[in-house]
Amino acid sequence: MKSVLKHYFLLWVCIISTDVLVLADDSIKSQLEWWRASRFGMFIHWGPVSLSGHEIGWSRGDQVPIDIYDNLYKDFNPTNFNAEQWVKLAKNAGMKYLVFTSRHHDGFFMWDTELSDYNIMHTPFKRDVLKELADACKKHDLVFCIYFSILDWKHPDYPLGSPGGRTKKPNSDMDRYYKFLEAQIKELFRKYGPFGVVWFDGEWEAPWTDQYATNLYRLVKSLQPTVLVNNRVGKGRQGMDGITVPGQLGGDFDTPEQRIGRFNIDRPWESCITLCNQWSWKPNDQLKSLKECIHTLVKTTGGDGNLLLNIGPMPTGEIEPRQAIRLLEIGDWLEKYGESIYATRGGPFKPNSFMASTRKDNIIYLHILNWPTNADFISIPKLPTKITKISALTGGSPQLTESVDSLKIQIGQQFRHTIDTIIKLQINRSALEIQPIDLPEK
Ligand code: FHN
Repeated sequence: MKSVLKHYFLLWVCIISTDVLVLADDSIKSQLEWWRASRFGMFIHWGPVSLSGHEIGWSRGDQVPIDIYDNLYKDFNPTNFNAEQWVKLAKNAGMKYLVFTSRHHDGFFMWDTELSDYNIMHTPFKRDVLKELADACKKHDLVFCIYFSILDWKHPDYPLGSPGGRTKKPNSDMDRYYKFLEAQIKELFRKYGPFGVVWFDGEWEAPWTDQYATNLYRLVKSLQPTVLVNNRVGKGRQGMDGITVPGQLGGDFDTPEQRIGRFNIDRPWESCITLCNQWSWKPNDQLKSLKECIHTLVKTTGGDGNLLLNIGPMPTGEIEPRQAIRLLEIGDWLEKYGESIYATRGGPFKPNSFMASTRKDNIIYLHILNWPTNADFISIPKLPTKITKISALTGGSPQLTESVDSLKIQIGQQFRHTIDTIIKLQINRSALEIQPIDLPEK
């Protein structure tokens, strides 16, 4: 009799635990919904280093001597900073969330912290940038998120220094540093939360361990269960491809950097890419063209990822006018064609060199980014479903010819756009049910 009861008890435990796992999985899926539907966010790297025009964190002890770098804050007075202007620009660019460097690898606190004097309130500016940005985001309905560097090349308790973690500190204490890190996270949530995302970075150096990572992830989720956390909280990120090694703590999404992530509809991901070359302000930096920005956005979305596009504001507190203009041009494009980006999923056709596709409900959007030269039509594999209507978001009347195994789409030359020709296919079922389809290169 006992063994029967024991088996029923074990069966009950399995059912309960499965439900809990499913529940946990479902809550993550619902938290991700706003983020995935957003598809496009603003990344901002800013701090006293903008006075030097060199890269935040990495130039400390390299292009900028440490004692100079660490005293830049004494001259940091961005009196033209206006959080509402930044937030309105992000909104007008079509961005739905904003990720701001609360503290980068250089250890400077861009918020009014009680934990260190090396902070924004001890500059001539004396204003809490993080609070002003959080308030502006709330006022204008932009989701506020923070970037937070796990490493700190300045703090004496963190074992490695700069440049680039290549130096060791004499009397470091990583356990004491971790407690200091936890205190910062608790203060951030208490004073400026809730956040959409905590965007961790700086996890790759040896002092950071799986145990610290697990503890930090648990702390963040205990402070705000609905917050999203990227995979850089853990040690499992594979370099700049940003993919999490199976079995490693991966947070809620992967983080390809300075590249468009690979097509993946099973694991959420977000490409972080700079609008210029440098993450923080650099005079006369190379600015990406509108075509490159739109292609990057379309190909990340076509791969089922988000795009976090970075700007580095000037030491005056302003965003460089030519960068602002580029962002507004992206916003104009999204104003016209955003239905093919927002709340879509990638596919079913995987991106290739000349096109990408997005989908929602019973609609598939074909983004033809580089119309094949001297070709009046494009040819793609046949869909496993009936096409009930074809149209073009970007104008003209496309013609569809279906053969046994392919679709041929023609449209007048005057409607083949240099940036993106968007063909809209209405089908007789949910577009999300269609299995991903590889596209031949030509
Ligand atoms: O070292 C940082 C770098 O400065 C920048 O913050 C990027 C943004 O993702 N992350 C690190 C480089 O991978």
